[in-house]
Amino acid sequence: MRYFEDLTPSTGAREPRAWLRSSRPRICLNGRWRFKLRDSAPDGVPEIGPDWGELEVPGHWVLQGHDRPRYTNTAFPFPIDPPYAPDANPTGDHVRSFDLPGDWPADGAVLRFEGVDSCFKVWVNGVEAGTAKGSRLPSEFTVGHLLRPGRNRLAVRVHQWSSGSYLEDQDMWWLPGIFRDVTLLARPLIDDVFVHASYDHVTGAGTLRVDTAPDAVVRVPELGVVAEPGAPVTIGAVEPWSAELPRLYDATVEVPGETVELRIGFRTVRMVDGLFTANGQPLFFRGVNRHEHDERRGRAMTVDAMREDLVLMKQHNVNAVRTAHYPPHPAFLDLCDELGLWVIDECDIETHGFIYTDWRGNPADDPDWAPMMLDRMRRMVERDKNHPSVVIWSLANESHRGRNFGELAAWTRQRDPERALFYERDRTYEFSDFYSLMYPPLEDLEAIGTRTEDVPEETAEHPSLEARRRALPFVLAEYGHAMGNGPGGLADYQRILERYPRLQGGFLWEWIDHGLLLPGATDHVYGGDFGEQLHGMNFCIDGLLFPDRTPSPGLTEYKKVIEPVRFTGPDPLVVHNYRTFTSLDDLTFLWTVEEDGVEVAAGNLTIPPVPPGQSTQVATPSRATAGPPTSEQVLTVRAVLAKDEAWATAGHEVAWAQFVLEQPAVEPAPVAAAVVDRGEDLTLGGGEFDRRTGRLTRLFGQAVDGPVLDLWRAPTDNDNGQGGRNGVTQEWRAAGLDRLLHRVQAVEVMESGLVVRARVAPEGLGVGVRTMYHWTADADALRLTVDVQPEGEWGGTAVTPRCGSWPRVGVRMTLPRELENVQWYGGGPGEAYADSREAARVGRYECTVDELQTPYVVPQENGSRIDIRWAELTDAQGNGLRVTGAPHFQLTARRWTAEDLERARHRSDLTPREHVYLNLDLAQNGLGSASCGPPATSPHTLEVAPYTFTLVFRRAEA
Ligand code: IPT
Repeated sequence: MRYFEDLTPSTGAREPRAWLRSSRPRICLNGRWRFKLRDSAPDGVPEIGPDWGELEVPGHWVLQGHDRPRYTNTAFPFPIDPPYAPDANPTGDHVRSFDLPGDWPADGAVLRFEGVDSCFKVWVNGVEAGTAKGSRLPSEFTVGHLLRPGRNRLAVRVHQWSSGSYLEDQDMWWLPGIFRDVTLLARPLIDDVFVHASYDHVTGAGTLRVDTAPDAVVRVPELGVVAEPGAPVTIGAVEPWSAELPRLYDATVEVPGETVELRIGFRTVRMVDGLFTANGQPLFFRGVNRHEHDERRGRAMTVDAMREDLVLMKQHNVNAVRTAHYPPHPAFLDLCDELGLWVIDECDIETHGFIYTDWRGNPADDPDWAPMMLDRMRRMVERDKNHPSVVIWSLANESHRGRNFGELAAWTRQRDPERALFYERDRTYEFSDFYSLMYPPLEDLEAIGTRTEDVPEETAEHPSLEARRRALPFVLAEYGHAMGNGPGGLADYQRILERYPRLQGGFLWEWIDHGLLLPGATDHVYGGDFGEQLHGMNFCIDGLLFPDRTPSPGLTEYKKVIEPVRFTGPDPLVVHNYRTFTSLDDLTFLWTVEEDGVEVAAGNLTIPPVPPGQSTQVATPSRATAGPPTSEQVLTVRAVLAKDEAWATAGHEVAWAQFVLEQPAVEPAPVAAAVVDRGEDLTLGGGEFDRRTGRLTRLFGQAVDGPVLDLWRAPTDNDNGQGGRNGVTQEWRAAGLDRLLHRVQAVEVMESGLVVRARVAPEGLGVGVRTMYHWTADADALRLTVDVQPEGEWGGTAVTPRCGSWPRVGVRMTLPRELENVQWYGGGPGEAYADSREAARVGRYECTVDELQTPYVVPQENGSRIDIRWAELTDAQGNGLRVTGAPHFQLTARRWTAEDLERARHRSDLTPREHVYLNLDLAQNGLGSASCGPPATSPHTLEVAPYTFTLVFRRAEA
C-alpha cells in the first residue's frame, strides 16, 4: 500500500512536543520554492525540470494559479473508499535550496513543518527523511545527518488526497499545500517543556511546576523564582490569568547552549458542582467558532491577520473562541494568551462525509484508525499544552460516535488532567465533560437550562451514562448561523443562556465568510463557481466578518447582545457588571440627552466600584423641559475604555443603552385640502396622480412612480432554509408573493382627499390583499394611510399550502436617481431587522443610497434601517423629499429592484438602474437562522393579518 493511503500517521517523524521559542539557531524556509503540479502521484525523487514554475510557501497551489480550489460542505470530493485516494490525486512537488551558515551547530538538526495539507514526503539532498499526514498539525524530522556544509536541497511532495483526508472533512475549502511555516532548527537541547501553573483563588497563591530537561533551570524573574524541573514551587501571591485580565509572566528555561522563553499564566480550571470554573468562578462563553481564512491566502494566515481577528473579537466583546475545526497556527494561541480569550482547541478530526454511508465504515469507530486519530490528539495536546488560554481540548467535530474517542479521551486525561474535554456529536457524552448541541431551537435550550430535556436515544438504556450526562454543564457548540443576512434571534438565545447557570454560553457559527478572491478576480467565489457537479454552494459564506474582515451587521448585533456591562433604567438607572473577574474600573461612563437626535446635554456618570456580578444604582441624568414635550428626548449612556488596551484605544465603546425620556404629542391630522381634478390627472397638495392607476407621478416636484403595496423581498439565505428545510421562501413562493399583480378597483375623489382601492394578488391563486390608499393633504404635507386586508385562503386549501407570514408589509416607489443622499432620524447606523435590532440606536444619520447597501457576498435582502421617525432623500443641491411615519417605519433604498437582487448570484451581477427604488415598510419578517437552525419565531414573524400605517410626505429643501 502506498504511504499516502496506509493508516500510518507518519514515518520518521519525531515525538510531538511543545511549540517553543528557543535561542538555538534556526533557518526560516518560507519563500519562493520551485514547483510542479502533477495530476497523480509520481514515483521517484522530485527533480526540477524545464517546465517547473515557482510557488510562494506557505501557500496553497490552488490559490496561486494551479488547479482550482474546491468547496464541499459534508461530501468527500472523492469516493468513500477508505483509506484509498482516487488515481486523480493532484500532487505538488516543491523544491528549494538553502545555505547552511558556517557556524551552524554540528550536533544535529530538525526540519519542522507547521502544516501541510494533506500528506507529504520529504527529501534532504535526495535522501528521504520521512512522511507525514495530519494537515493542521506539526511534523518534525531529524535531518542533521542528511545536511552538508554550504548548499542543501530540500524536496517536498504533497498529495492532495490521502487516507488522512477521510479524517479531514471539515466544512471548508479543500486547499492542498505547504500552508504553514517550514523551519530548520538546530537540534533542541531542551526537547520539551510542560508548564503547570495553577492559581489558588482562596489564598491567591500560584504553584508552578515545569517538566523539562532534567539539567535545566527555570526562572521567573518578576516573581524571583529560580526552580528545578519537576519540582513544584509555591508563590505566595500571583496575579491570575483570565480572558478578562490576561496576566502573563515572562519565564525562561535554560540549559548550557539553549534558552527557551515562555510566558506563563497562572490559572486553574476545574469542574465544581457540575459547572466549569476557572480560578473558582463559573465561566460564561461569549464565543465564536473561528476557521482560518484569508480571502487571498486561504488557510495560509499571516500573523497580522490572526491578530486582526483577535483584536476584532475583543472589540466586539467576544471572550472565547473554538478553533473550528482544527488546531490553528500556533502563533494564534500565543495571541490568545496575550490578548485574553478562552480557547476550545479542537483536534483535526472530522469524518462528516460518512453520513452518506449512514456511518458505515466511520473511522472513528474502527480500531484500525485509532493510531491515526490518537496521533492527531497527541500532536495537538503536546504542541499547545503551555497556553493558559487553552482551557478545553475538543476531540473532534461531527464524527458521530466511535470507540476511538475513548482512547483519545483516556490518553488526554492521563497526559493533561488539568483541562476539560469536549466532544459534541456523541449523544452519550461519555467522553466529554460538557453536554452540547448545535443550533437547537429556543425551547430546547430552555429545557436544558431547567434540566428537563428529553433523554437522548443513545443513553435511554444506560442509566449511569444518562445520569452522568444530565449532570454535565451545557455549552452551545454552534448556533446563530451567520450565513448571508443574519443571524436573527441572538438576543433571545442570550436571554436564555444567561438565565440558567447550567448554560455556560455558546459559540456563534461562524467568525468569517470563506469567500475567496482568486488572482485577478474582483468578486468572491464559492462552491459551484467552477461548474463542479458536487459542491456546497455558498454554505461556507456564513461569517460575522465579510471575507475582507469587515464586520457585518451580525457582528455588531452580537457585540451589543453580549455586552459585559448592562444598563437598566431610566429610573432607577442601574449599571450591571456582567464580568466574571474584574470590576468596571477600566471604564468611563458617559451620558448624553438628545432632542430629536440633537444633543442638548452631556456629562459623565460617576459610578462607585462595581465588583463582578454586582450592580449599582446611579442618578438618572436628565434635562428638564417646561410644558408638554415638543420633541423626543432620548438618554444615551455609554461605557468606554478609560485608557488604551492592547486591543483598542481609550474611548472605545464597550456597552451602551438608550432610554426614551419624553415623547412628543402625536402630530395633528392636517387640514384637508381639496383634490383638483384635471381629467387625466389629479392634484392633491404636493402630489400629482395618474387618474387611471391612482399612483403618484410627481411629488413635490419630483418625478416618482408609486407608491404601491409591496410584500416581497429578495430571499435571504436564512429565508431559504437548509436544503429547503425550515425555510419560509418556499411557503412565500407557493403563495405567489414573488409574482404579485395589482388591480385598481377605484380612484375616488372624496371630500377628505383621494381614495385608491386596489387588490394585490398573485398569479394563479385565489388569495389576495385588499388595499386602500387614503391620501389627504394640507399646505405642506401629503399624507398616505395604507390599509391592508388579506382575503382568501392564506391558511391553505386541500391543494395549496398555508402561508403564515409575509416578507414585508409596506410600499415601494421609484424616485429620480439624483435623490441619492439619505438622512434619517431613527435606528442606525447599520441595517436592522425585527430579530436583529439590538445594535440599532436612535439618532440622526446620513449616507448615500450606495452606502445603505450591506455587501453580502451572495446578494439578498439587506440594508433595511429600522424605527425611522423621518427620512430625507435629497439631490446634490439638497432638494428632495421628506417622509415621516406613524408609527415608525423601516426604509430600504437601492439602485436596483428586489427582483434584481434576487436574481444576482454575485455582487458584480448588480447593475445600477436609472432610478432609486425606495421601500417604506411598516415591518419586515425577522431573519431567523434557518440556513442551519430554527427560523424566526414569534413575535419577530410578520403574520398574515390586517395592517394599517401612515406615511407623510413633504418637500425637503436645502
Ligand atoms: C455544523 C458543522 O459543525 C460546521 O462545520 C458547519 O458545517 C455548520 O454545521 C454549518 O455551517 S454541522 C450541522 C449538521 C449542524
